Amino acid sequence: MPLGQPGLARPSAGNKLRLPSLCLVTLCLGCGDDALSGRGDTGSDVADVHDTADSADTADSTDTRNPDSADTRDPDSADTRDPDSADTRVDDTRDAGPDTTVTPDTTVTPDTTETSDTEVQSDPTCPPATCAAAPPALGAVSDWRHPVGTGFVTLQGSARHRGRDLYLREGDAQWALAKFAYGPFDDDLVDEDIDIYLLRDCGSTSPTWELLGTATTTDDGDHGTVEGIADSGGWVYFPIPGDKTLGLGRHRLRFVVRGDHSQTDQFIEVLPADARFVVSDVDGTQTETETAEFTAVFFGTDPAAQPHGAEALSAFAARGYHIFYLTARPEWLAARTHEWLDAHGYPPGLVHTTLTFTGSFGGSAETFKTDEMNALLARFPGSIVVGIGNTASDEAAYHNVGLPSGSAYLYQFDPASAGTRVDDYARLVPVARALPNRCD
Ligand SMILES: [Ca+2]
Repeated sequence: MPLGQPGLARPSAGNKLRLPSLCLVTLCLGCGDDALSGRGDTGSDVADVHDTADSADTADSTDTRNPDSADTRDPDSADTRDPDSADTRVDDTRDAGPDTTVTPDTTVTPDTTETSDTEVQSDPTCPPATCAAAPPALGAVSDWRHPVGTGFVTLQGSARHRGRDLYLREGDAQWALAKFAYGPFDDDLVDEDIDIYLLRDCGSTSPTWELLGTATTTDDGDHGTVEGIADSGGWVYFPIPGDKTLGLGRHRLRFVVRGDHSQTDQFIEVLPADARFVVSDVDGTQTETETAEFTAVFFGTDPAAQPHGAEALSAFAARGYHIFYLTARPEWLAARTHEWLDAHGYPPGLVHTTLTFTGSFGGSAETFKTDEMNALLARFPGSIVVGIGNTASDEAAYHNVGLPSGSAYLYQFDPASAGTRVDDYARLVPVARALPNRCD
């Protein structure tokens, strides 16, 4: 019987076969934003979070955000923002090729308080660690708890597990979070054991993995929502024990499925309250085209990176700005996104995809990114210094969270009113170097 045929699925809520969804993902993969839908709602009514985020930190471990909620706004509605606001387009007149000695272009100086803040504190977590390490030593695989039912799941295809990265402040609840699934239909691994290892401080204090504990994967709805993650089944929700609390810095967790030793990682960065971030979209913004990942997944190719993209983000990271890769890709591309960034020389950072099987585009991508950045700003008020994207939904999302026009860079894209066009990422290197050095 062909894999994925309904007769193979055991009667578990975690064994949903999602043929209609596969059709959808075929349509939307790599179209993380506006490729299919056109311009999204501009969100001009959204309050400036930079002005309001100084109120109490509202992020907690029971975040009830619903990333699946439908975007009910009209994507075709007219742009009501001020059409006369400055479009500070930066034309690229230089030859291609790395050039970090370019004269700073004053038209792309970030319009943020960072440049005038002489009281900026150094960030003890700077520079970010790469976390490169050999995997933990493992013994023999264990028997599955459910040999027959789990066998049907693993037969459906290769593992596509993924951890959920977290930026945390000291004192926040700390959770090991990852989802386990197999095959093209993303079939959940339910009620099986996962060993969780920790490379504390990315190995800078000790190069050995420590065993944090063992957890069992959920079925749909078993667990309450944590960090905005509703339980869609196959999840591990593991509170990090108090005697193993993570300190300031970057940490890597490795989840190992006992039954077959398939693995995935989660990165957690515990940061000071005044940490600062650069947010970047991935598809088309860092990959060669908006749809390159679509081609790569189905034809086994590797998307090229945009010229100087890694160089520009590395310049920000080197000065202590944490890189948040925010993409509306499907959830099951999270691990692959990390791998692509590493392979193409991007600085260490955290990756957030959507929490859905299909990903988001157009107006729903704008909503997803706006919600994600608002959650970050609730935990770290006023912390987003620069945003980088390549579509109207990116422009709108950065506008929605109050990022000044001069700090929202749109790659080879003319913003309607609330961003700055940049045609060569080498132009952003001197922008990064003009920011206060938080690594001092
Ligand atoms: Ca994009």
